[in-house]
Parts: sequence; C-alpha cells; structure tokens
Amino acid sequence: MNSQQLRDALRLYLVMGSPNCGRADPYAVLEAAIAGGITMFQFREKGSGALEGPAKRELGARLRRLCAQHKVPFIVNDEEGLALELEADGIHIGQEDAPAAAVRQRLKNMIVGVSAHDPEEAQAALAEGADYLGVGPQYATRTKLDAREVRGPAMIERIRQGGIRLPLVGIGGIDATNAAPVIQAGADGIAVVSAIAAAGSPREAAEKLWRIINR
Ligand code: 3NM
Repeated sequence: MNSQQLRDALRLYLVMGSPNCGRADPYAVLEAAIAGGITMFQFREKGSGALEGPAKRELGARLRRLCAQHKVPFIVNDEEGLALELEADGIHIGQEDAPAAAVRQRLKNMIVGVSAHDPEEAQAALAEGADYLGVGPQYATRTKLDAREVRGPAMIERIRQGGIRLPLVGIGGIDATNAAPVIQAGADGIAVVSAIAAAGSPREAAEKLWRIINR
C-alpha cells in the first residue's frame, strides 16, 4: 500500500472491541459499519469485560475475515503476536508500548501506526519508521480511561506546521458534531470508537460521518 492509498484508508477508521459495542454483537457492528463506509478497522479488545485468550483470538479471527472479504485493512492494537497470528495488515502502538523502531524492524511488511500527542512525538515516530500517526485526544473521551489531556484539532495544525506530512488521523471524542474541524486542521481522516460502535445504527452513523468528512 502506498502513502496515498494509506491516506484514503485512514479516511474513516473504526477502532473497536467487544466492550465498545454495548449489548450488540461486535461482528454485526463491524458488518454494519463496513456497509456504512468505514475504510479501515482496528481490533482493540481493551477495557472492562474485554475478552482474553482463545475467545479474544477467535473474535479477532472472525473480524479479520470480515475485513478481508470487504477489502478493509485490518489493524491490531498493541499486540505483535496477535497481529502475526491474525495475519493483520498492520499494528497500532502507543507511546507506552514497544518502541516503534523495534516493531517496524520485526513486522517489516505491516502498516505501523503510532499514537503521537505533540510535534516531538510525531517527529520521533516518523524517524522510527511509522507509516501513520494517530493524534489525540481531540476531544474529551470516556472510552480510554488513561487518555491524556485534550489536545484539540490545534495540535494537528501544529504537527503539520512542523513539516510532518505523514498520513495522520485524529482520535478521541470525535462524532458527527465535531469531526469537520479535525479534517480542516490537516488530518487525512478520523478514528472513532463510540460514535459508530455505540450508535443505535452503526451503519447510519458511519454514513453520516462519511458525508461530513468528504464535504
Ligand atoms: N486513543 P471515542 S483516545 C483509543 O488519545 C483511543 O490516543 C486515544 O474513543 C488517544 O471515539 C481513544 O469513543 C478512544 O472517544 C477514542
């Protein structure tokens, strides 16, 4: 995948695991979100009630197959072993996870995404071989309990002004009411959890976000 293809894939990025779906079935949520136009998916099985062990791997494998059927890139959060086992298209790592350079070295053919919170972290991720950046939290979020302080779209502007042209998504608290400023600040796309996974209709939620970011 070249850099333009990655930018296109990052347009509407759903990040999700079973704890984010309420009482809904994660498979059905992902199926609906794909029908609604999501362009990339990250399996992030974290938080209270998260599956572990074989149950986690089994869900990951089902979601992975669904993405493959629809040609939606499938990314695994954090875990290199799981990413390899599921033959993921990529991995997303945070600042607290293994160093990006080492992950890049080990997973040569995978997309490597890195969370960055300021221009220094963005520059370091670029130097270590990241393929894309996730910049957050854009707005207040209740999904990630250890999220940092809210940065706002202004942080994306600062990173772009610093000369970093790497494919980039904003994440954290993004929904239909506040997605537009994230794109205007210079992001290639948005990454969302609850705006789609916890919506009454994930399909309609994705369609609505798609219209906003492509306006
Ligand atoms: N990472 P929601 S915020 C997974 O700031 C994640 O890096 C963040 O969930 C970061 O769309 C976040 O429901 C959670 O607010 C985003």
